[in-house]
Amino acid sequence: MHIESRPYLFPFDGDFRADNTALVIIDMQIDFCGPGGYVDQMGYDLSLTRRAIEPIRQLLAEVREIAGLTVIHTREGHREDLSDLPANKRWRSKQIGAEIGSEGPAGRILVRNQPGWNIIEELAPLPEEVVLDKPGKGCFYATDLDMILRTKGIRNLILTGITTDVCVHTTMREANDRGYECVILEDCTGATDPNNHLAALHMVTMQGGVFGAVSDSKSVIAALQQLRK
Ligand code: C5J
Repeated sequence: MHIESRPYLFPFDGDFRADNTALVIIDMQIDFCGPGGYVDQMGYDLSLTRRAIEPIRQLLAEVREIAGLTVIHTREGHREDLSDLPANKRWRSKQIGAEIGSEGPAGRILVRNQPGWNIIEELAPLPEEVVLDKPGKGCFYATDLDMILRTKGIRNLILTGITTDVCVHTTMREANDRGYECVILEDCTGATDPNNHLAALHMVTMQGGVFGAVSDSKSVIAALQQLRK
């Protein structure tokens, strides 16, 4: 069974099942798409990251109907004492007027347990869904994601969230190198620059699908409906 995607039908070998697949929803936090959060404080247009909310909400509703399909939500954020914040990451955020750890309208920017760090209401995790905290851009670095996926026997990753060119792309590259089969959904992602969004998707399609495949929520929902039959 396959999902319509480019440059090849996902997954490469047709082994798409509920129990070997995870929907990964990356960093749908107030800090990245809500008023007063990190992206807002940097002065970027929030509609560019918020575009992913409604397509992810619809996809998540379908996925929750499929028994055995794993949902993983992630949050980027640092410890309250900033002991896991590299000096260069802090310095760069200060240059653009949104210093990580400083007070903003949504609490301390990109700090765990602050209002801005929360996942937005529309996509709030259910108690049985995995929530993964990470200090970096990639979801594998300094987390137990690989262990969780291998323990559950998951090989296929459906990647959604924000931002396309930063945390989603970094995660796709990390996952691909670890042998996971990845598809990124164009309507369920968004970047602070629309050209970066398009370029990030285009990069995936090079070399026969150098990091995996590109699809959209409609195609995944169609495949999920087949799974339910
Ligand atoms: C960024 C992310 N863009 N979640 N984080 O800094 O993509």
